[in-house]
Amino acid sequence: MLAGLRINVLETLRYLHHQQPSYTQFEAWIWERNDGELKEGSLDRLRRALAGGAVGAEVGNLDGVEGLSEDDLVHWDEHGYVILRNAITPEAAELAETAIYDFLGMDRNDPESWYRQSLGHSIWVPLLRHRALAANRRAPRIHKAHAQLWGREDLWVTIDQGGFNPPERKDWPFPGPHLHWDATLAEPHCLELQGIVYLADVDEDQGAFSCVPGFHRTLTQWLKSVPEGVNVQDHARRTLTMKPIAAKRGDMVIWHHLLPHGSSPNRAQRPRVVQYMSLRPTRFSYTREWKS
Ligand SMILES: O=C(O)CCC(=O)C(=O)O
Repeated sequence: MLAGLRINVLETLRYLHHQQPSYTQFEAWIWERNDGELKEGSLDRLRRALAGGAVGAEVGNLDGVEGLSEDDLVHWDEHGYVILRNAITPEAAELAETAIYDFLGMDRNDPESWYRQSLGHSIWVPLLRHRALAANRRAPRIHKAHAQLWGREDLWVTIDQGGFNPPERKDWPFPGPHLHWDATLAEPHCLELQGIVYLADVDEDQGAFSCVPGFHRTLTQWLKSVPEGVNVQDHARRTLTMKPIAAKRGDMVIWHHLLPHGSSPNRAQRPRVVQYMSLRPTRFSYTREWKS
């Protein structure tokens, strides 16, 4: 529902906890976040979906849209991740990249400007609502690929942030995220997808998104091998090796949430600039028990 209302989960939780608004105030806050851009058609789609009705893709008919190829789908099944080439156009990627530099007050050609710590020592960029980021969330190829992986089109795209991972320096060591899961490791293991769009080319050593390919197929077996009393995520960080995934400007890496993943240190010359987004259906199976 939050995705359908185009609000970010964290900003919503913060607002609710800090302001404890009335229902009317909450409604007004949602309108304000959307700056008049939440149209009646979108709200109607959301209401119908929540009432259990059938709804199509947010971006219209996907029949003529090229999505993942047969080979991509085979790769997905085997490795649990796939690179959606040209998920957005290079021009759209560059506009979003520029929006992130502007938001951070940085100059893409001035390395000295890349290390302002106004947002702390982190690769996350809390820019949620720039026009260029919003346009990328409506990219037909992204909706098509996710419809193929989920096997349905009633998808909702999360309002997620950007990312900026500059080359490491003595005073700016890579802050993480290191290898982790965002998912519960309790069974049953369900499908969920996570994604990152590269807004400029990313080489393997340029702070690339990294994961342990194929781990979604061996997780159950691997969990049995974790010694009693040992923290699973710590054990995974000590014993597993991630593969960095290089890709081009405008490509999107989509991964199964059961793959251990993280970012990586940038040992190249240029920052890695990205936009995160996930697409999920109205209702899907998930495991209530949280185990990490
Ligand atoms: O930015 C990256 O490469 C990794 C992102 C990540 O770890 C996450 O979204 O959970």
